[in-house]
Amino acid sequence: MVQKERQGGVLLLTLNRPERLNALTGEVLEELWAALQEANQDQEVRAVLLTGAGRAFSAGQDLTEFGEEKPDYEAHLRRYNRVVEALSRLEKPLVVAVNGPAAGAGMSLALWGDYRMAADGASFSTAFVRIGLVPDSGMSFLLPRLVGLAKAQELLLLSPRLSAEEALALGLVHRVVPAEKLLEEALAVAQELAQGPTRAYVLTRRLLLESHRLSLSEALALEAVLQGEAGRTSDHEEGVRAFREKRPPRFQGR
Ligand code: T3D
Repeated sequence: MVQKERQGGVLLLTLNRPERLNALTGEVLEELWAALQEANQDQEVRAVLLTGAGRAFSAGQDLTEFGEEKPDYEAHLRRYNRVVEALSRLEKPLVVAVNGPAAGAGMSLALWGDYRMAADGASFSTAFVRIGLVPDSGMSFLLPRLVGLAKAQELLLLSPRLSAEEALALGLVHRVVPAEKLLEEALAVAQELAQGPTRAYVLTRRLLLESHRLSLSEALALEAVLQGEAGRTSDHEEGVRAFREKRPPRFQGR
């Protein structure tokens, strides 16, 4: 369901239910959560790359999982929230490679990437209102921050299917590449991040996620605290040493 593969310092995670467009079930979410914990615990993993198998990234919640009985949305949401908390606090940088349609919670997962790349044939649809639901998995948090309130309203209320190019123009993804190059290019970015100062990346994500709810003085205070933390890493020492010695740094992720 979630395939794990190590490529050097990168943990490649593939949502692997191609016959169902990688739609999300309780089992998939459980496996994804466990894989993220594994990434946190393994010091050799310095970046995570998330993609989908087959022609889709993820169609969101598997709608066939809602049986005849009234769905237990609260339980579903708890399962999603656990994964989203894990993504937002992941201790490694996350690259997402959107290889095809990303809909509903599938699109939400994609937006949690610190760096998001899409294949030229990929598409994005919020999808929630089309089945009478509200945005979840952090979509209501991330979307207005990424595209602004007016565009978020349009994407959430009308749920158009955006092409990869439209997603790029809106800032939903950072880069669009030909489908056959997607994994190679996304892996190259993940490998680059895997050579970098891991702690500084993660603390940068935290500053950006927190920035919108903080006043200027609170943001400055948090920057000072996290700069203190980054400043105590051996990667910072190495960065400065390498600069002085006029050579590329050899960061260890510590
Ligand atoms: O539990 C809770 O807490 C609630 C949580 C909700 C989170 C959510 O994610 S809600 C949103 C759920 N997702 C959707 O509503 C998306 C529905 N799917 C689509 O909009 C489209 O299928 C796609 C844009 C993803 C792809 O379109 P396309 O044209 O490439 O493929 P298709 O022809 O629509 O679908 C192909 C097959 O996949 C089809 O099955 P069939 O007819 O070949 O047997 C289709 O039914 C199936 N499929 C697509 N999406 C889902 C799905 N099966 C189960 N669950 C899906 N989400």
